[in-house]
Amino acid sequence: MRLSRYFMPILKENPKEAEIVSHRLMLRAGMIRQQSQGIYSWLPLGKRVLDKVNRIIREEQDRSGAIELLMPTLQSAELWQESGRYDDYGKEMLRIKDRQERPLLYGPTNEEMITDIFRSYIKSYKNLPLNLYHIQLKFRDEIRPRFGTMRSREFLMKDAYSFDLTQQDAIHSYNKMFVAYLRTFARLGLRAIPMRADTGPIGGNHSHEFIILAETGESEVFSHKDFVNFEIPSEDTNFDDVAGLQAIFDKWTSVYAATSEMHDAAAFDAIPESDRLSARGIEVGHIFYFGTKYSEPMGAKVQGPDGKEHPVHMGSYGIGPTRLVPAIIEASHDENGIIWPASVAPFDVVVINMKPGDETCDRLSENLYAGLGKAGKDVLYDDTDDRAGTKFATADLIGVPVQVIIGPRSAANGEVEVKDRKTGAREVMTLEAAMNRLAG
Ligand code: P5A
Repeated sequence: MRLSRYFMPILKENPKEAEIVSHRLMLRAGMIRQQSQGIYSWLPLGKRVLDKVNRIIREEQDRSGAIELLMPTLQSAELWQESGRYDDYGKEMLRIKDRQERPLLYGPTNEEMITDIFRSYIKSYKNLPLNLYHIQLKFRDEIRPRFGTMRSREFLMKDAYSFDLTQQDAIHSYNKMFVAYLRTFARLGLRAIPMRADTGPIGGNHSHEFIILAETGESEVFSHKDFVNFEIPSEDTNFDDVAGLQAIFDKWTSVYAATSEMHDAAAFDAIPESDRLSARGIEVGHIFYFGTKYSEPMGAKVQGPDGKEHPVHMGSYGIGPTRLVPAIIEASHDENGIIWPASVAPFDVVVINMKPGDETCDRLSENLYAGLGKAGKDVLYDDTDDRAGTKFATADLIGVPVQVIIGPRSAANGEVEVKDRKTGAREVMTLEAAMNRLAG
């Protein structure tokens, strides 16, 4: 992408409305724009990051055996009357009427709709287990939308829903998602701690929130320090291994970790003081097992091996991609801007041409831009006439992991400078050496 032809509206000043660093940096880097309170557009740079986050979420959902579909944002009120949640959900639910005065709502979550899909097609235990997910916008009319896309009214959610014949099978489905979540957050460069959690309006009695520690987090959390040393399940994890997954779950839930709603002060105080962690955190995921809460009233039943009909045992599993983007920034930035983990960086490399119009600088820059592009890299080519200082500041602000600086003096020797955004380390090398290193 040539910067001169891209749309990346960088702000020079710090926006006054932004209280936390991720919100400030997302606005300054031209990643998002607020359209109404708690409702955002994702501008091209932000959209690139969001897409990469979603890709990792998808890969890990698919690996665990979940299957993607797409449900609509608008739902009929009737479905929610069947489960009994239409009246319970309160003011957070945005209620709409169509031209025939039929009540609709902008979905805050999809338990009812997926249960409706399930009951329409699945009649036998032989089609289980089943886990269906989608990545779709949700709307919750939050009292206090704030911190940009961290807590917005319209937001993206990956929500998965599992269906099983028995509670025992449903716990295995729960464990699959638990492991998929550990892997997903690790690939996003985050260390998320699963914590026992309150189930709120979703319901059920078995639930974990995945929390990343950050001073600006909205949740108060209490945990044992040991989490930092736990091993992330590998890519070859066998998701059909019931005992194996249970062992991973048991390990990760063996030490104390709870949000303030579920906090047990006595259990926490029993931990040696030096091992106690009392901090703030951001909830990036939340998983639930709620048995037959929806299947029973909505008649989602399957025939079991005994020939009788049984309401299915269900769970639901949420991740917030539009919250994850600022959460990653909270965890990884410095005074100059964002530092993206390579896995979600909007571009892999930024090529900074210090003197567009200079024949040698142009030739080296174009060669590198084309060569890395051919090697499948996402490259941003700063071919603008901006001053050097502006170019460096922009590159640091948008946090691309590697910068290649091409100035007239070194270019005359066929050399370029490669800078690591995270460490600040710089190295001068030939264009070929840079190409070999970065194309790999
Ligand atoms: C689980 C999937 C649910 O809604 N039903 C379907 C269950 N869970 S949840 O905890 O309420 O939300 C899941 C995740 O969505 C993100 N999230 C938000 N992100 C941005 N702004 C919001 N206002 C918001 N509300 C929820 C969180 O990551 C949460 O863990």
